[in-house]
Amino acid sequence: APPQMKRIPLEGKKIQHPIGKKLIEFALKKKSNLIASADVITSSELLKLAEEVGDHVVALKLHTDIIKDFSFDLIDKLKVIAKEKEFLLFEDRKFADIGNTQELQFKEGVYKIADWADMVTAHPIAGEESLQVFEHVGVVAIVEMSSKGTLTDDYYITKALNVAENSSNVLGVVAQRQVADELLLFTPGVNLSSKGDTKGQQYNTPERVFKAYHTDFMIVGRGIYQSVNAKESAIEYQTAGWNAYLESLN
Ligand code: 5FU
Repeated sequence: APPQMKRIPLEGKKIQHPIGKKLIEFALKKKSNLIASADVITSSELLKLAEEVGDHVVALKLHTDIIKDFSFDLIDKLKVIAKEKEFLLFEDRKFADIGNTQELQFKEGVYKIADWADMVTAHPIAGEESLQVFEHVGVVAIVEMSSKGTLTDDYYITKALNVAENSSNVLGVVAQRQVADELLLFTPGVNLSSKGDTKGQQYNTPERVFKAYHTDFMIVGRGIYQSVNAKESAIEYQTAGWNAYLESLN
């Protein structure tokens, strides 16, 4: 593992990408480093969740291909909520193909991600040029995964990071450790009450990801959308995350 680097505060990050700047602006304004992962399967659940958590997050992470009744009406409604409540739409598509195919998956098909997403995730596995097809969005490169037995070992992380750092549309990485000063760090696998699930997911607390991993943004799925009151849970994660972030600056 790379040596522990000093944490750089959000306002000190040298992020060039406009979407990265927007995320930092929202985070400082809302006092939130929380991204909610909205892994629900109907439009009505998704819109309800967006309304409930919108004030407390900097982005709403989506897997649009799990939504049974996906439509652009859903996207239009989400955009209105996102604008009003000031958060970004983050499609966790995890592209992992050659550039030409990824470009088709990004721009065409049912979801037309390029038409509405502010940010997308992509695996750097196909190399630097494959990532160039994502225009006008912020790319978050997956360099390390949260699940048990993931193949993203130190060697992979170093190579993946090298691709990410050389791609001008990459604003950040998904990882479970601080890997690069010039990129934003996003960390999923965060839950206050569970250590993991039966399908390989592993959880850390907000305290751990901000203080030990020096992450910039934590991603919380089931901890929020499966709770009895999503808004209250979002506030709980927002507060725990922001306090841990502030404490990690000292
Ligand atoms: F890249 C990754 C990863 O390494 N782990 C993840 O869990 C992405 N994720 C996503 O974060 C995953 O696809 C879910 O959408 C979300 C975590 O959801 P949870 O319910 O908090 O486990």
